[in-house]
Amino acid sequence: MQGESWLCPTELDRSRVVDANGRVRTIRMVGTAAIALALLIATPWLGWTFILLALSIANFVNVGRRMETSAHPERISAYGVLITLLLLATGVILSGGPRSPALPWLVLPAAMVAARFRSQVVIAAVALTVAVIAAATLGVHTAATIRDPVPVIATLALLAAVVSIVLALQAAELHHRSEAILDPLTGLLNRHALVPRFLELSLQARVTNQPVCVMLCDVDNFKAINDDHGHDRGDAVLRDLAYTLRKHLRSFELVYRLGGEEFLVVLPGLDLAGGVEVGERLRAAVEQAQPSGIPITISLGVSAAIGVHVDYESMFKAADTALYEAKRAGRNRAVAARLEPGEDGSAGPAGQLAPIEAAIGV
Ligand code: GH3
Ligand code: MG
Ligand code: MG
Repeated sequence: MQGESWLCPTELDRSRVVDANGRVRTIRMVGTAAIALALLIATPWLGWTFILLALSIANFVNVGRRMETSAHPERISAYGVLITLLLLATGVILSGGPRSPALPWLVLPAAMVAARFRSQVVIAAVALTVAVIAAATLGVHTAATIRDPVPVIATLALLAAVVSIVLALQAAELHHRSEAILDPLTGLLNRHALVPRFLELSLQARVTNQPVCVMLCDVDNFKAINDDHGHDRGDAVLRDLAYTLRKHLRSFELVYRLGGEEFLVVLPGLDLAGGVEVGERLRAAVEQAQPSGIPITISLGVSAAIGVHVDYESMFKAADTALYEAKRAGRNRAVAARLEPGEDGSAGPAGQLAPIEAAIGV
């Protein structure tokens, strides 16, 4: 949306940075408080360090405020980390270089990067940290560093260890999150992913007065397929069916597996007539594809709404009723929901936005 950047090539990368920034806010305050306490205790020996601390706190406050309004929050975050690194390096240089008690703190900015950014950015941050450590010790206090390089070596080892641990935790967190929104059998999004997406779409529809179409798909007589071919083959049919549905939709038209052999397709920008057309196309595609070599058919119930009328609960109910009608009429067909005012793209009375979390049942 805001354009590409090396720091965050995708919108997902960018939302990860913003999300991580929000979640580490408290932890960062605890970390800053710990460092402030250490400096307070060390004041009789290092009185001037409070200037650096004050600058650091000002930096954090500035970053937090600007990230909320910037079109490129990842850049603000990266600048903030860079400023922290430079302030720490200044403190290290002024307090003894390789003998500075603050030397290990130079590891912290790279750990902050590892908690937010993709691996290429983390590699760059580690390389920069190594260069800054070398400059603050070997560069400025050359003789002292050569005489006793052990603190520098220990700090470099700490850098590798801390960044590795943060990266491992980050990978585990991402894996856990993708499992929470992806259906393991088909790889499609599950109903948990539907909640934020539909909320976003309904808010967008309010602003733009665009229609949104939802389509409920259910495999016909699927129980018989399990009974005749076995449950594993039934699973293979569902996997292939998911692939067929995905293949015949555009990238922004999303398919969710609601459970069992029931899928929901969300079509932003389409009214009821457009939705029925897509439904018919999917129906024909599945019939022709014979997922996992078994001839199957699907029935679809299609509903649509526009602007303020886009809300999950009423649209799902309408699509479900239409699906029931498709089944009753003989299956293997797409049926449009009966229209209420405002549900097909025409203007109707202003509606309320329903609490979709409750409606979806999460
Ligand atoms: P209808 O045309 O009315 O939809 O008939 P149906 O047989 O498809 O409907 P019904 O709801 O009676 O059966 C759905 C079946 O789907 C029952 C259940 O065993 C099967 N099923 C649900 N989840 C899975 C799954 O993950 N894998 C497999 N293989 N089968 C599943
Ligand atoms: Mg079924
Ligand atoms: Mg069913």
